Amino acid sequence: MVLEGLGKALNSALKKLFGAGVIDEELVKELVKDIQRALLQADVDVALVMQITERVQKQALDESLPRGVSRREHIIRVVWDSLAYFLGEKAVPLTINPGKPNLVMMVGIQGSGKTTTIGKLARYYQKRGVKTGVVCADNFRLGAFSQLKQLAEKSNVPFYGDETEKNAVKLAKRGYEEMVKRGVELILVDTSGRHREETGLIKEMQDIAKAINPQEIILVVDGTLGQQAGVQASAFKRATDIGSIIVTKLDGSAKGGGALSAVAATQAPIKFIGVGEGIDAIEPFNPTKFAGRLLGMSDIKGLIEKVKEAQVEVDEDAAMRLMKGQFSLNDMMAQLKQLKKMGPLGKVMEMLGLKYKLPEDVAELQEENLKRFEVIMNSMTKDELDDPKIIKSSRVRRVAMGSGTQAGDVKELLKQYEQMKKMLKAFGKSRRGRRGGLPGIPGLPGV
Ligand SMILES: Nc1nc2c(ncn2[C@@H]2O[C@H](COP(=O)(O)OP(=O)(O)OP(=O)(O)O)[C@@H](O)[C@H]2O)c(=O)[nH]1
Ligand SMILES: [Mg+2]
Repeated sequence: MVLEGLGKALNSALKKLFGAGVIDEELVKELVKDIQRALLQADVDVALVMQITERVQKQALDESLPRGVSRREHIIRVVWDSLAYFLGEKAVPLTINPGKPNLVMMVGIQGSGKTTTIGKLARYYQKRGVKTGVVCADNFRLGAFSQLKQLAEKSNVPFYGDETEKNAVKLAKRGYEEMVKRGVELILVDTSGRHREETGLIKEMQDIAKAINPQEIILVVDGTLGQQAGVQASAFKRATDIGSIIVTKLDGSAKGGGALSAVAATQAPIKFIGVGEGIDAIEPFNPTKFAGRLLGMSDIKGLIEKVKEAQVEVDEDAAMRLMKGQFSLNDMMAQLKQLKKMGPLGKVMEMLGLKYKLPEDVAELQEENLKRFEVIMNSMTKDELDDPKIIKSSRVRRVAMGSGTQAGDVKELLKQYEQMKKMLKAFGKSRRGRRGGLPGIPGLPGV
């Protein structure tokens, strides 16, 4: 897992929030301190840490809560948003005009991971149907030619290189022409990393860029540098306005949080991250998703949004009836319909981290089932709907006949009803004394 240390620390900070009885200023202060500690340990710049945590502190208690969102969820969202904000917020994919040659040049200081990253990108895009080719314009490092050639062969993409040519600009130009001839859409040019610091690197980058006119220049930065990565990124950002960044070696680096946040602070978009030595170890960088993953909660935000989208209303009447043991078939139908808006029931429970093992057939309840149930219910009397216990075998037969279904279908509906009732009762017992609905699902009475 990328940035495992930071993720664990942030996650355990949030766990305290889940475990707490009341959420007050004291608790938020503690949370903020935990987050500060976690970020500082990941080498995030102190000023940045302060900004992030001030944002959390301010919004956690001050903001009025959006409808249907609990304080806990709100705070998680604030922490999440704040982290995402400092990672650049929006995902910026590489733009590729299909059917045209798109020239992308890779730069970076010695050993940052340029060649490896080109190999990964070539495979990544080739797999996604973009005709990709690689060009070796590194005439400096021994073995650069064969390193890239081998990577190209692994993914079966066109390669251009010439070990006898010493001029990097010529190599890049010829490579470009060769790739255009072969109908390549994404041309990735590898350059040499003869530099140990930014100044020389930027000068060479500008020389080659002037000659080959790339559509985009990608700076490859070593994530193990921590916040130092920001120094390279900002020099790069000043030198070119067609630049984006790939941060490598985030696997196992304790300083990766520092690298990502420092680079994001320069406003140069991070497009990918390198997460291992293997050819598939690359991920498109999406700050929001990444922040969610760090917090170990990639699903909660989605869930909150879904709840809001579905506009699930608290059905207090149903909750009351249920508490009194008067859960009717109509109540069940209403619940199933509400849950359906949020996706499969099992998935919703899973997203909430609920340990309840749902009966298989409840969990897998599909649209078809719902429709059939509705048809069956249309053939029932009001008394039967209110109190399905009275539906014995002669009524089962009548209902089945009336609805054009089999007795088995009616029995299945009744079985489902019993299961749901039991489940909700069990759920109610385990949460007795708590007010409101299921955590995060205001619409499902928690009883
Ligand atoms: N763990 C890990 N190692 C990586 C990653 N990316 C690159 N490396 C390793 O970093 C080392 C240098 O990678 P290269 O791709 O050769 O770096 P380069 O920038 O092309 O190097 P020069 O051409 O010499 O400047 C290699 O050992 C790679 O396997 C990554 O995301 N994770
Ligand atoms: Mg290289």
